[in-house]
Amino acid sequence: MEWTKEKIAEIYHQPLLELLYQAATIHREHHNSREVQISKLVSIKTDGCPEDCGYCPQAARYHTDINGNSLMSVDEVKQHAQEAKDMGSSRVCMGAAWRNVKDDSDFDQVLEMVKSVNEMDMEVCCTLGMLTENQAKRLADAGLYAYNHNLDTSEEYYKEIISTRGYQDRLDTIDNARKANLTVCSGGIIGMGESDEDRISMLYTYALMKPQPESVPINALVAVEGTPLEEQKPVPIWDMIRMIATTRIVLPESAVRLSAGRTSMSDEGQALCFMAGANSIFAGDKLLTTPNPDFNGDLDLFNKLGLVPMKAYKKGDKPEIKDSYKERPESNEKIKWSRPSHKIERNEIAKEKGKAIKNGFEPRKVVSVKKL
Ligand code: SAM
Ligand code: DTB
Ligand code: SF4
Repeated sequence: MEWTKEKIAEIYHQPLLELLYQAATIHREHHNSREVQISKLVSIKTDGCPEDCGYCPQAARYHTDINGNSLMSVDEVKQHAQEAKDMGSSRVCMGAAWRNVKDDSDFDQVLEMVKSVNEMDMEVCCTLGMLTENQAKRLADAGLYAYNHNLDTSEEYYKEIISTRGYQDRLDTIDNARKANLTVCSGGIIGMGESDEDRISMLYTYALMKPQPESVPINALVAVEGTPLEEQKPVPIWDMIRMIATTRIVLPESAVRLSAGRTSMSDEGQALCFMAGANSIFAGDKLLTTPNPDFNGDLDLFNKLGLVPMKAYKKGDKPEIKDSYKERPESNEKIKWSRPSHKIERNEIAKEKGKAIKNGFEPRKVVSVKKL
């Protein structure tokens, strides 16, 4: 299929039940519709990130009620992974509030975490920010299965959300993960004030990727107090169903993950998301820093709907651990990234408010923020 934005728009704008039916049919042609992959998020390094992503409670510049920590120990990660495995998770996704990976002792520790979780026969995913091809290869050699790096929204809307890096930086990291033969997990967030065209445009970018990402998380914005997007209204469940169904049709082979935002969705709403082709969730009562439905509640819903947890490495593709993950020669390759020359007014306001709160003053009003 030669995708165009017009074709995707036609799918997206169909009457909802027609769209749902089409997505459910395509889902059944490509997947076992009873299986849902259960993934567990572990925040291995929380808060203090230098980036300005407008949705993110872990950006240091905004004032949110999150307690940061230093890098988690390998043992603690193993404990989280074991608990998740016992509950039926087949994948662990380790997230760090980093702008990018650095070739330092923290990265060595992450490589050890990857190796340990791989040895537990769980699919290992990391989301650590930007990374070079050499770093991606070291992760692959340690047994990493997937790298998560989201485009989050359309190229056009991206500059309304993040000013500290550009869209191309995200695409480059995804490319580096691909060059290391990692599977790619990449998706987006809806409910950030983007238009239908932005959602369609993001899906178009994914549709053109060769290969398309193996997994695609669709997050509903969790509007966290203190972030620039704190006042966004919750995204209607109908938008989530429409977005998931369109993703399923445009990316038929991918695992589509019903990701953040499930605590504000009803069981019935989530059931329609599964019907629309979602076949993966994050389970456990915490995402990275925000709440997620309780695991037993999810199992209960699975039982009601006749869904079963998917096994790890369904395609028989467990990555081998290679000794070279420790010794691979360091490369001189530096992350190439852009510093876009614009500012986002609501991000600046949230930053100023954050500073004022930290200093014990009333928030200052930012009168105007001019484009540079
Ligand atoms: N620092 C790394 C990065 O940005 O790639 C990895 C961690 S970051 C928290 C991973 C993803 O979480 C983001 O790309 C975004 O899609 C999602 N995310 C963060 N905050 C969110 C929120 N409040 N609501 C929904 N999704 C969110
Ligand atoms: C993704 O797309 N969603 C997950 C995972 N990839 C890393 C993260 C959701 C984070 C929600 C906000 C939080 O808990 O901090
Ligand atoms: Fe949050 Fe990741 Fe953006 Fe940092 S780079 S602010 S952790 S989303």
